[in-house]
Amino acid sequence: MKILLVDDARSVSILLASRLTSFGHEVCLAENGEVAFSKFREFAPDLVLMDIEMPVMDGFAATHLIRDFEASQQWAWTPIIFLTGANTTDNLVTAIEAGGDDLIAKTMPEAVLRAKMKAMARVAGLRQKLAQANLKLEELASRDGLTGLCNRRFMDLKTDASWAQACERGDGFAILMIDIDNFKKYNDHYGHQAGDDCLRSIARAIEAAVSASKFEHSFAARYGGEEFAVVMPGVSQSACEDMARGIVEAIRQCALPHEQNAGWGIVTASVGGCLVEHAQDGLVALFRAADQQLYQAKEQGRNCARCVTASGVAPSN
Ligand code: GH3
Ligand code: MG
Ligand code: MG
Ligand code: MG
Repeated sequence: MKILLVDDARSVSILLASRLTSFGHEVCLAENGEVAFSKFREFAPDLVLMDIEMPVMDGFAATHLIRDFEASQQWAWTPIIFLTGANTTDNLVTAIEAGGDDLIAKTMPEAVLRAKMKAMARVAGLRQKLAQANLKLEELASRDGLTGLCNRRFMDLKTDASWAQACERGDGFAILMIDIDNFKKYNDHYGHQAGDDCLRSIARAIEAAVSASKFEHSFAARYGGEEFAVVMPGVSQSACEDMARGIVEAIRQCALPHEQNAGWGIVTASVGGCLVEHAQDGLVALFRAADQQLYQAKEQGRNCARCVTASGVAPSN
């Protein structure tokens, strides 16, 4: 384990540290609560052994800081064991109330310390596995299984958050809706499996176009079926139009054969975009307007992009 050992008494630190090291643990020392908090963030320990009475900042105050810091992170809880001269019931209750997990006497026999550390190492190992599994689950829950893009659920969450921020700042905000042309015919002609492969390729092309843009907050998602969306916070009209055109072109460039896509012979897509120059309210209306533009692009003959802004419609082939 990585153990942060906090004690102002040098003799205690040296003795405990040498024992812990001899058990195979890595030890980082701090001489008061303030130093402990800064080292905690730097060292990211698996366990903290914390003296209670110390100058500058005592162990309880440092524990408060650590717990507040952990509250801002996901799945963060580092065991904190207080070190005491007097291992009384009252002290134990106070230590647990203060956010600690246990209280041990500084004078405990070496065998007891070794056994306690063994138990803590088990907990730390399990905690690490749990944290990794939770992060993995979260990642899986936010991705579309077929294409690997953000899924609809995650897109909605992320869009709401970005929209709220754009409204606060009065930033521009754009939505692009992308729909593959004559995709039902693709499935009918090439089969559903090939249709899935095609969706993967198109998703990669869209993702690459978004990643290549300089708009770091923009992201692509699978909206549903053969429809994708690109959410672009903080962009201008020209950025929205460039991205819409760029995506139509990127999909064309994939040059995936599609015999039934009359006039083109390859897989193409239509894109509808809408931009508001200053986000206020009406995210739903923004999606609806992008969808209307998509409909217009289909009407116009497909394989093209159409974008609209608050000031008017701009066809952009
Ligand atoms: P349009 O140009 O007007 O968009 O025509 P379209 O044929 O693409 O539109 P339509 O909405 O009629 O068909 C969409 C098709 O997308 C129908 C459905 O079978 C297919 N589709 C949706 N999701 C998937 C999927 O996950 N995998 C595959 N292979 N096909 C899908
Ligand atoms: Mg002390
Ligand atoms: Mg569709
Ligand atoms: Mg379609």
